[in-house]
Amino acid sequence: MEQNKRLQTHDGPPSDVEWIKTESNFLRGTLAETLDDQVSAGIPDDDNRLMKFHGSYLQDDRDLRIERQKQKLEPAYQFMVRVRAPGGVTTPEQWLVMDELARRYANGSLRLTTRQSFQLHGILKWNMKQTIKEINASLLNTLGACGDVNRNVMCNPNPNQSHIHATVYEWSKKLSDHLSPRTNAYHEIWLDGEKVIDSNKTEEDIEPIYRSQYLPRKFKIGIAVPPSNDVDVFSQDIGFIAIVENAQLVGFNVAVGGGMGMTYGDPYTYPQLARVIGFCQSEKIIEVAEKIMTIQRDFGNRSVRKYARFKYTIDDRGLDWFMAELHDRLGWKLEEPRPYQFKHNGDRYGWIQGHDNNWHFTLFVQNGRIRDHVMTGLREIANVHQGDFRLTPNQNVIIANVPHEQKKGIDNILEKYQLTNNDSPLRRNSIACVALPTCGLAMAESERYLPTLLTKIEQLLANEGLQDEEIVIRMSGCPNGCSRPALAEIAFIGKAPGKYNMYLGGSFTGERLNKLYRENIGEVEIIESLKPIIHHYAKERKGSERFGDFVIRKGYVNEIKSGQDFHD
Ligand code: SRM
Ligand code: SF4
Repeated sequence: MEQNKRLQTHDGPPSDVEWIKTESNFLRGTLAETLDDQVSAGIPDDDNRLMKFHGSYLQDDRDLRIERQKQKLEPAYQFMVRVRAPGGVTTPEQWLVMDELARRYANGSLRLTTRQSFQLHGILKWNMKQTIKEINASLLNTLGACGDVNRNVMCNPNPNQSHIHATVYEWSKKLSDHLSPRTNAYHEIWLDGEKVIDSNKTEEDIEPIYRSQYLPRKFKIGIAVPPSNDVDVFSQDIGFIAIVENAQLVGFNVAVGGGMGMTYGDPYTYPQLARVIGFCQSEKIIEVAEKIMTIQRDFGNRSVRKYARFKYTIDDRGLDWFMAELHDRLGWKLEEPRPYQFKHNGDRYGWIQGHDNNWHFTLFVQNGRIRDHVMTGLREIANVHQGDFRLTPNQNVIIANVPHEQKKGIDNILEKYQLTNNDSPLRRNSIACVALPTCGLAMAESERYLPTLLTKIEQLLANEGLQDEEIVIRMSGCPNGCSRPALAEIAFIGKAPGKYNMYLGGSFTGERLNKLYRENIGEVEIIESLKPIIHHYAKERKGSERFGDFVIRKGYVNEIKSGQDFHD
């Protein structure tokens, strides 16, 4: 791969978004005024760019687009609101607030995301302030949930190693707090905070880490606790791998430069695996994360946004350059990485008992969409639950820390609403991104279609006696890869309505990228393509060989070690 072409674009003029950020007076822009404007349900594009930093996107209902165009109406504008909840931990009280807001102001459903957070869809402009106020009153917030900043910090919810989880979770919260924007704009705009006149302050006083331009692009951090790689640590800009020795957390391996997105037809974009570069003691994690992030702040591409992710900053200048820069900024060197082993990146379902004897129930939520009886059942649980909820990186929820004497009561509610994880192992290892009708970038259905496709693939597996097989399967409505499809054993990425690229060969542990197998195919071809592979898998697999390993051994696709070879 010729890297210089991408590198050359670094010297171009700053992109429009760079100007919008710099001139926004630390994320204020004209947001306060446009939110008060009653003429349109939308907001201008410049403000929408800033809105993202506040945790929200302007969207329109794409199911209604053509009809509204015909009627010469403006699009059915509405907002998506994303919460920031490090490690996905929320209290029952917070759950009830999100549930109430979803029904009062959003489309009646709650969406659990692939980064362990909540999204609300369908909020009208006039209800935005009240929604964000109530989220803040519950001690959750939305600042930095989207935008060119560090996003929700992911962390393995791992309830069976309770003491390790508690410590790792504390680090994820500290990382999240330390790397949050410090501007007062959020308070001013949403919480009616007093306007602060910052004229005597330098940009370093106001935003010591981000300065006035913030980052060139979004930035993501996740912490895995082996043997679980549920956070897909190699998809993160910075992945931390907890190293546990003698049942104690001793520190973290550090991995850098992962990412899932690509643009069709542009070989200079590709999904990439983060590379493990060393080990640091636990108390160094904040310093390491900050210094890495500032390298991206200072060297990331501010000219062409599609080349601006950290993975390309590293690939363009080389890992050796990056290590030298990091060690220089730290003033000390990372240690050699320590051994670790991942066994899976999916969730483990049902009840398990933690070391502290509390019980934890992982509930499968198809594609993270909570509505109807699932919503009612979880509300009933939140009303009596004394522990917490943990949103998982696979869009599921753990009803965590249930004392023994309350387990029966929770069980009864789970039974009453049939929240019993009776789905097939294939379905329980599936993720689909939101896509239509709310996502403006969707090229094909995802959340609304994967369940139907799974029923057909389940049938193929059952025909071969493989109905109990766990296979990681993911769908995204476009190549941005919000369901982290490049790490799945089977993946579908939307190309056009009803058409997908099919990828095979990711690993069950999330440590290998998959490879394109069929391009631009619809459901009939998907089933026809998978049928013989599944048949051969049933007949020719070696022992408990995983599907992703099998397709590589048999040469259906070749193995690639790096995103740079993704298109070859
Ligand atoms: Fe994403 C953009 C939904 C996780 C890569 N993502 C979007 C937007 C906001 C569309 C837009 O820009 O207009 C989607 C909103 C859809 C909607 O209607 O709700 C959207 N992304 C999601 C969520 C809700 C998917 C889900 O089904 O759970 C996830 C929210 C996570 C959260 O709570 O913060 C979500 N997005 C991801 C992930 C997975 C992850 O972070 O672990 C990725 C791949 C990892 C990565 O970043 O490389 C991801 N989303 C993208 C990209 C491609 C970025 C790139 O490298 O080019 C975009 C497009 C962009 O940024 O321009 C995008
Ligand atoms: Fe939208 Fe594409 Fe992300 Fe799916 S992968 S939510 S279609 S941006």
